Amino acid sequence: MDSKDFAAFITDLVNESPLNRAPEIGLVIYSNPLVGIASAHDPLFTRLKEPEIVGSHYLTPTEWLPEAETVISYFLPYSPEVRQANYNGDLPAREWLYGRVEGEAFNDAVRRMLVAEVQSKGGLALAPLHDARYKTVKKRSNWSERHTAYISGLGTFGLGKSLITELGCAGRFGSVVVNWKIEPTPRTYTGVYDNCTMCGECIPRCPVGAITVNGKDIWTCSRYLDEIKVRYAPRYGCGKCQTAVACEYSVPGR
Ligand code: B12
Ligand code: SF4
Ligand code: SF4
Repeated sequence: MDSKDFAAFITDLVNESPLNRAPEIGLVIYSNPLVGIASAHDPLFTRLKEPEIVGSHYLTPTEWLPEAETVISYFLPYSPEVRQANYNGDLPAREWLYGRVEGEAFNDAVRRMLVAEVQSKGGLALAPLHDARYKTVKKRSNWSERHTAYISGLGTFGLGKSLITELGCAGRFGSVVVNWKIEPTPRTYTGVYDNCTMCGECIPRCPVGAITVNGKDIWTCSRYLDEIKVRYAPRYGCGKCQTAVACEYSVPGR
C-alpha cells in the first residue's frame, strides 16, 4: 500500500462508516481526508525530544514499534456544516461539540482499522494513541499528532498553534506506525510557521483572549475547555480559532 491506497482506504471510511455521522442532529462530521507519509527514521522525530520542541518524554516511531519503517499521518477535515455552525457567538456550536467527541471516536476507529488493515496483509502496525505507554505531561503528549503531521508533509503550525494543511486547520489528526517501507511525502516547507501569514484573525476569535501576537497560552485555553466540559458534558470543545479565520479551509494566500 502507498499513500494513495491509504487515502482511498480512509476516504471509504469517511463516506461509508456510520461513525462519521451523528444522525440525532443530522450531521456528517468529516469530509475527505489528506494523507502524509514520513520515514520512521526521519531525524526530525528524534529532535522532538528537545525540551523546546516536545520534551524528553517524547517517544520516536522506533521506540513505539522497534521494526518501524514508516509513519502514516492523516487529517480529517470537518464538514462545512461543523465549521459554519461554529461561526457565531462565543460558545461552541452543538455541531462542533459532536465533532470533538463523536468525531474523535471516529478518528479512533480509523486508527484501529488502519492497524487491522496492515496486520491483515501481514504487516506490523501500532497507533501510539492506543498504546498503554501513551501519556500527556503538562499538556505535552509523548506522541504528538500535529508534529507527526508536520514531519509527514501535511502542513505547518499557525499563530494559534493549530496545524494548517492544504485543507485548512479545522479538523483532527491521527497516525499509525508501520513496518513497511513507503515513499515519504515531500515537505514543501522549511519553517515551523510557513503556512501562517500571521494575519491575526484568530486573535479576536478566542473568547478568553488565549491568543496574542506572541502565540497561544495553552493554560488559558485549557481552563476554558474545562469550563465548557462542565457546561456541555458529556461533550466539550471550542475551536473558535479554527473557524471563520483565513486558514480555516486552506493555506492562506494559496
Ligand atoms: C494536550 C492537547 C491540548 C491542550 C494544549 C496542547 C498544546 N501544548 O498546545 C489543550 C487542552 C489546551 C488543547 C486545546 C485544543 N485542542 Co488539543 N490536543 C492536545 C493533545 C492531546 C496533545 C498536544 C501536544 O502534545 N502538543 C505538544 C506541544 C509541544 O505542542 P506545541 O506547543 O503546539 O508545539 C510547539 C513547539 O514544538 C514549537 N517548536 C519549537 N521548535 C520547533 C521545531 C520544530 C521542528 C517543530 C515541528 C516545532 C517546534 O512549535 C510548536 C507550535 O508552536 C493533541 C493530541 C495529540 N496527542 O497530539 C490534541 C490536539 C493538538 N488538539 C486539537 C484540537 C482540535 C484542540 C482544540 C481546537 C479543542 C477542540 N477540539 O475544540 C483546542 C485548541 C487547539 C489549538 N489551536 O492549538 C487537535 C489539533 C488540530 C489542529 N488543526 O491543529 C489535536 C492534534 C487532536 C487531534 N487528534 O486532532 N489541546
Ligand atoms: S488566522 Fe491568520 S494568524 Fe491565525 S493561524 Fe490562521 S493564518 Fe495564522
Ligand atoms: S480553542 Fe477556543 S479557547 Fe482555545 S485558543 Fe482556540 S478559541 Fe481560544
